Parts: sequence; C-alpha cells; structure tokens
Amino acid sequence: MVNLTRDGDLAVITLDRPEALNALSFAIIRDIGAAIDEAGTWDIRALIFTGAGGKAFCAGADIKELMGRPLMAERAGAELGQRTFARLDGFKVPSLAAINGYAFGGGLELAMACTFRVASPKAKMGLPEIKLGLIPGYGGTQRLPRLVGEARALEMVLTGRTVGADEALAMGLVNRLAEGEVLDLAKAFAAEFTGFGLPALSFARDAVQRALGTPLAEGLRIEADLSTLAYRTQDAAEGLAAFVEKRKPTFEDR
Ligand code: DAK
Repeated sequence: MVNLTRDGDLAVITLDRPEALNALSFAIIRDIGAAIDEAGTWDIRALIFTGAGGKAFCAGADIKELMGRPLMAERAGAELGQRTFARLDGFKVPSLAAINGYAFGGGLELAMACTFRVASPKAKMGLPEIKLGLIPGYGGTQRLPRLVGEARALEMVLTGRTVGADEALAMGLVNRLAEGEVLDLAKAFAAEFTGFGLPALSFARDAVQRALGTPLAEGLRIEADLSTLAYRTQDAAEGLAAFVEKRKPTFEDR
C-alpha cells in the first residue's frame, strides 16, 4: 500500500491505495513510518511523497476504520499518526509533498509535515474533520496556523471548507503549482537544493523550524549557534574558497 522507490538522489514514497483514494488506514501509517525509516538508510538528498491513481494525494484518515473504536485506541492512533509525520521534521533530508489531487484531513496533515508542498492545479485541499464531528488528529491544528496564520487556519478547521490550488498557493499552504506533472515539479524543486551540503541544509531547516515556537532572543541564540557550527564545516571552507576563486563549489557533506 506504500511504495518506496529511488530516483537518483531522491526517494519517492507513493501512497498506493487508489481504490480508497489512498486513505490512511493505521496499516498505511505504519507502512509510511517504515518507508521513512528505510529511506533514512539510503544515500539520498530529498524525500518526495505522492499518491497513486491520479485522482488523490490522500483523502485523509480511513473513515470506515475510525468507526466504533475505544477512546484510548483513538488516542493511541492520533499519537501514531503524529509521531510518524513528525519524523519528517528531523529527517536527514528535506521532504516534499507532490499533491496530485485531493489532500484532505490526514492527507493534508502528511503534506503539511513535509518541508515543502507543490500541487497540481486540480488539487483540492482541506481539513474536513469538523463535518464528521471530529477535529484534526495528525498535527493539522498545529501545523496549519504555522503555515498560513491563525485566522486562515481557524477558517479552514472550523468550516472544513475545501481550498483550491490557486487559493492554497496564495495563502502559502503550497509553495508552487505545477504546469505539467506535479511529480516532475517536485523533482525540479528538489534539484534546487540537493546540490548544497547536508550539514548546512539541516542547520538552516532546524533554525527556521524553531523560529515560530521560540521567543526571538532565544531563536537568535539558536541561529548564532547553528550558523557558527555551519561556519566550522569543511563545506563552508569550500564554499567561501570557491567564491573567491570564481569556481563552482563541491560540497561533500563534511
Ligand atoms: N476513508 C475511507 N474511504 C474513502 C475515503 C476515506 N477518507 N475517501 C474516499 N474513500 C473511498 C470511498 O468510500 C469510495 O470507496 P467505495 O465506496 O467506492 O468503496 C472511494 O474511496 C472513492 O471515493 P468517492 O466515490 O467518494 O470519490 P469522489 O470522487 O466522489 O469524491 C472525495 C472524492 C475526496 C471528495 C470524497 O471521497 C470524500 O469526501 N472523501 C472523504 C474526505 C474526508 O472527509 N476525509 C477524512 C477527513 S478526517 C484521529 C482523529 C482525527 C483524524 C484522524 C485520527 N484520531 C483521534 C486517531 C482525522 C481524520 C481525517 O482525516
């Protein structure tokens, strides 16, 4: 139900349950976790998520499976989803969601856990949990306001309304829209950073991701520490030397 493939220095995880619009059963969530772990052992520079079948990235949690479960099992289920998606925050390389169609509920929560999102113009996104008497359980209430601000997040979560690709782009929910295949755009986007050194990429991502949850003075201290650490890498010595010598740098992740 989840395929992990390799394309050069990229890993691609495809949610592959098109008959249910790639809905997230708990088994699929576990498969996603295993695929992330496996990809983590590969020598890759970006991780891309997409959905099989051409119609959906992922239509959210498996609604049929959610019915009639004991309360504590649901609590454990929410934590499983949150824990699995949160692995992307500290994953060794940046991640991208290639949103090729519907991304609802847990599907949008997976996309929001990625470092970047690109979408097909026909993509439709939303957190419709409220229509089921639920609220998002896999990080949506926390990640959406960080991406689009509190007012827009409250609107999406409290009305459950669907947002089209243009609106998602305008509000910053997705980074870019595809003119052709969305997976090709995700790969082209990844190619814009995969040539940089992994240490600097991970320090930069860490610093930015911590900005919103951190008071400014503490955030500036984190930035001073991480930028000093970056300065101490061999990649920084190479990057500075390459500029002065008017040549292209060769980063070696050291
Ligand atoms: N779960 C299970 N099956 C789904 C599904 C889903 N989320 N979405 C679609 N399917 C299935 C349909 O049942 C149908 O299967 P059959 O009936 O043919 O067997 C098949 O996929 C095709 O769907 P449709 O026939 O509905 O296709 P349409 O093109 O007409 O409509 C749609 C596409 C995406 C607009 C529609 O399928 C739809 O509205 N889907 C549901 C969207 C949604 O509400 N997603 C769930 C959001 S809630 C937690 C707390 C909260 C959550 C999780 C955990 N815990 C405390 C643990 C959050 C949950 C959510 O994600």
